[in-house]
Amino acid sequence: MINVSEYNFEKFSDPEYGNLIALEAQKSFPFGIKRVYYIYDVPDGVRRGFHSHKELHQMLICVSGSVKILTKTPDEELVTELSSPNKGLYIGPMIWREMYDFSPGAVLLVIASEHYTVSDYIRDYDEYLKLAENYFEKQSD
Ligand code: T46
Repeated sequence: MINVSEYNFEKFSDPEYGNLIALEAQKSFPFGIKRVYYIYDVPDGVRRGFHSHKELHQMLICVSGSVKILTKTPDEELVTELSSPNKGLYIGPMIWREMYDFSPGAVLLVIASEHYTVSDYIRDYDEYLKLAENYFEKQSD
């Protein structure tokens, strides 16, 4: 799906000492890092997100437990389950997203290309559809 892709990060495993995953900006994924946040203790049945970003690039990693991510454009939709700390979901600009089915104790780590900017959010779905149709039309030119 355009502006959405799955990543499998290299895992350094040691049967005696456990696992380690290292992520580096521009090397592990194609953007710089300006912000990191994490979502946890999400009550059963809660669905979050319901927005798109105009310009933000993000990498979502469920470092503990599991969560489902719905990503959507005006033409396509995709559900990705994140259930391993070595799997990442890249979400680029103009993708509608919803996060749900958080398992008990799940921790969703998000690495973001920009500082928190309220004006980058599109929270109204009808407005999203208009802007996204225009955005993806230009992409295919
Ligand atoms: C996204 C998905 C995956 C801040 O003050 N700074 C921040 O960096 C963030 C991310 C949030 N906040 C505040 C704004 C709200 O008062 O935290 C509160 C909850 O944020 P929001 O309702 O936007 O959370 P989600 O889970 O719906 O969405 C978040 C990110 O906001 C969003 O960029 O892509 O996770």
